[in-house]
This record gives sequence, C-alpha cells and structure tokens, in this order.
Amino acid sequence: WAGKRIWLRFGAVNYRATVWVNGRKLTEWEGGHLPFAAEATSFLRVGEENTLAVKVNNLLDWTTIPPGRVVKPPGGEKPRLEQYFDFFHYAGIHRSVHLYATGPTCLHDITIRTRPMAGKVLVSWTLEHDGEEPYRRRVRILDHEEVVAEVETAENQGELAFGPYRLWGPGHPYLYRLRAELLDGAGRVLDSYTEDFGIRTVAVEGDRLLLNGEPVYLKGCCRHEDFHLVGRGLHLPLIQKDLNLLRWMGANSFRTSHYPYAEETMMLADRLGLLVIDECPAVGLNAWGAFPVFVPGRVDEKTLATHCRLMEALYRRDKNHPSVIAWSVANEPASEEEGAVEYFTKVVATMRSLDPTRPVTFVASAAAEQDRCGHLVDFISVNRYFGWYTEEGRLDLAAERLRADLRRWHERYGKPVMLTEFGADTVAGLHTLPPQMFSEEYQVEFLRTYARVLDELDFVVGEHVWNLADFMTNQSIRRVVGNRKGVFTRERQPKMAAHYLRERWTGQK
Ligand code: BDP
Repeated sequence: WAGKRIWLRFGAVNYRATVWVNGRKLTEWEGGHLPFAAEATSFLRVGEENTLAVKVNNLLDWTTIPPGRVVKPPGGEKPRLEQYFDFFHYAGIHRSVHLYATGPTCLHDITIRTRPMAGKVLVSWTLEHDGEEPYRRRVRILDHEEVVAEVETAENQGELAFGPYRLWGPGHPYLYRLRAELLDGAGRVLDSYTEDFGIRTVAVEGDRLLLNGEPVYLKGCCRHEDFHLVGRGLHLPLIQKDLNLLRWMGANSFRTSHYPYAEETMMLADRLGLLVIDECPAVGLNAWGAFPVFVPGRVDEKTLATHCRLMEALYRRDKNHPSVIAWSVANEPASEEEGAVEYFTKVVATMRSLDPTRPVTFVASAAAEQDRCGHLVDFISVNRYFGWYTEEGRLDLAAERLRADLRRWHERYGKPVMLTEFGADTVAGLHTLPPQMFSEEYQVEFLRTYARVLDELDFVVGEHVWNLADFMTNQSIRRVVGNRKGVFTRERQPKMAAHYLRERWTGQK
C-alpha cells in the first residue's frame, strides 16, 4: 500500500452516509442504493491501525429519493417516519465496502457502446482517468483470451472494429471483454481495467420491443433485495438462487423494483442472459400529496436535482451491462397530475441525454385516461391489481377491467404496453376450493386470468409478476407478516403459482 493512492468504496448505504477516517471527515453521500468512493490516502497511516467510522441516517424527507417525511404527532408521542412505499426501510451498510490501492495515475471510468453491422461490429470506448496525463492508452478487445482488436492512442476515446462476432441475448449470453491500459513513455502499465460487455441492440418499433432486431416478449417477476436472515444485506448465494429460480420458471427478465440492485446481480444477469429494466429509487412520488414534489406551476427543484443525480449515478454504474435494456425513471408516480408533466419532461430528458441507446419508461398506476406523461416515454409500463385491491375475488370482472384498461393505454399512446406488476397475496399452504383470496388456488387463477387477457392483446410486450418472493413490509392490516404476493415464499420455496408460471413460460416462445 505504501506509496500508492488508497481509496474507499461503499456499495450502498441506506440512506445518508458520513464517513470519517481517523477522526477526519472523508466524504458524505446521499442515496440509498448506489455506490460512492473517495480517496483516503492522506487520511490513512499505512502500517498502523486506522479507525473508520460511518454515520448512517435513514430518515427521508421531501427532497430525498424516495421521498418520505418525519411526522411529529401532537401530544408528545415519538416522531415516526412516514414512507410512501411498500417494503421495509432497512437502514445500514447494505453492500460491500472495499479498500483498494492504485498508482498515482488511474482509470476511473470506461464507457463501451457497440454497433453491430453485417459481418463486423463497431465498439466505441471512452476512458476517464485521474492523476497525471498518461503517455498513451492501449485498448484491447478479448474474446476469451484471444485479442480480436487492439489500438494504442493518445486519445481518451476511439472506436475498434472486429468481425465476425457473436450477439448477446437470452439463451446466448456471449460476453467479450475490453481491457484498457494507461501507459507511460517507457510503455509501462500505470493502470489497467477489464470490463465485460455484450453486443446487442434494443429498440422500440411500432407495437414491438426489439432485441437484436427481433420482437421479444418479457416474462419474469419483479424482486426485492430481501431475505429473512439478512434483510437487505448483500447475500451472494441469494442473488444466484433468485436468478436461478427465475430461469427455472422460464423467465427471461426482471425489473429492479424499486431501486438499483447490487452490482453482482447485474453482472450475473449479463452472464445468464436475463434482460433487466433498471429502476432508479424514485418510488411513491407525490403519493400522499402532503408535500407534493410537483404541483401545477411548481416543481420541487431540490427533489428533481436529487432524482437526476441518482439517475446519473445509476447510468454510470450500469451503462456497460448488456442485460440492461431499459431505464425506469420512477415507480407509480402521480402521473395524472398536471405538475408531473414538467417534472418528468426534465427527468426523461436527463436520462436520454445520458443514454440515447436505451428505451426509457416509468411505471404507471394511474388510469390511462387520466395519465399525462405517457407521451414522454418509449413504451408504457403499468401495474394492475384488478381482482385484488378492487374487484376482490371477482376474476371475471378483473379480466374485463384489465382488457379495457390495457386497450385504452394502447389507443391513447400507440405504444407497446408492458404489464410491470400484477399479483395476489398468498399464504403458502392455504388451500381453498373454490379459489378464495389469499389461497394458493386463487393466486394461480389470478395469474391464469391475467395471462389469458395478455395473450389476446398483441401490443403487450411483457408480463412481470409481482413478486418473485414474499418480502418484509411495515406492519398493516393489509399485510400478513409482510407482502405475500411472492410466487416463492420468503425462504424461496415454491407456491403452486411458481409451478404454474414454469408451465406457462417454458412452454412459450
Ligand atoms: C404496487 C407497488 C408495489 C407494492 C404492490 C402491492 O408498486 O411496491 O408492493 O403494489 O401492493 O402498486 O403489493
């Protein structure tokens, strides 16, 4: 470590973090699910014991993403945190903390974009570095150990071409590697980094979502980072287990509801060929309207700035993953409100200026005729609970409502529609005939009913069941120890619905 630059990197701390090294403040960060790093060289004493202290604060307010607020009840009761989302608000250091060393000149970031053409692919790359100006950069593309393209240049960006090449996609998750090196005048390597990438295109055309030019239908479940033994703490076997369960059911995709997942999840999705709608942590915007983030004529600039900053952090972290096929900029914002248009015009524009290569969506809960923001996005995403929160127990009515509702979205915007959530709370082991709410039979009938409707509508481009597994929430009369809409239990054992989905999805194209 001696003579090197030493850095500290936190994978995620929920929600605010202040970091001290040997009693001196090193850095602070706000945003619960994304990484941050700082150089600690001058704070550390190499070869001695050092003290690292982290203060974590999970309070939310109207400028945080997600928003929330501390309510002080009259009469001297303890203040409590009011949250506008349906998952347990775990506080703490949720992901790995790394201490690492670099030379004085080091790579900070790599951006890789691919443009597949007939017979060859163009790979454009951009490097960011820190410290002294290196003499040259060497960039190589590796297919396993074989170098298929190489350049040495004084520039921080360039393009490499090679061919033939293999496309990335579900069923053929072929990955290449780009190795970037910073060189000094004598050709010595000052720093190097190797990043995986895949070659694939994604586009929206008419009523279709296209992957590598072919229509793709998204089948899968939303998840939560949640497990009875570790809460939201990073647990690598759980990530492997969850993605294996998705594949066991024949799923090809998931959404990172309602916040960015661990980087390891994204890496595994690349390797397994799963498609990901990558969601930023903006859940519950304007939900209760007590301190609205947007009202006609006024948008809370501080919230908007946090929102855009976190989307940029998400983009920077996840931009090179072939698995990421779309960005979701929010879950269930009040898109029916007039102020939402100004707010989301800015949010979507920010995302597009960062990344012109991927479709952008937000996940709606409003009725199609009331929504005001669908024109801003590339495809429509909607969450629906007919037959659960409304039309309770009436799956015949639920089917009618769903059909009419999805048609209205399509008629209104003429864009593909994705059903991003649908599900029914189910207590594992509870059986009823005829099927009644909360029973395993009802969950299967609920999913089957929705599937029938979706299969009739050719503008629907995917279905994500809510949820892969049961997860913890705050206590409420609506929750039987957490949200039970999992098709697996919180311990990851299947309910009947998991077998039903496996039958549906493995039998489908
Ligand atoms: C949806 C939310 C999701 C909830 C789900 C439910 O997007 O976070 O957990 O409802 O109520 O509206 O189960």
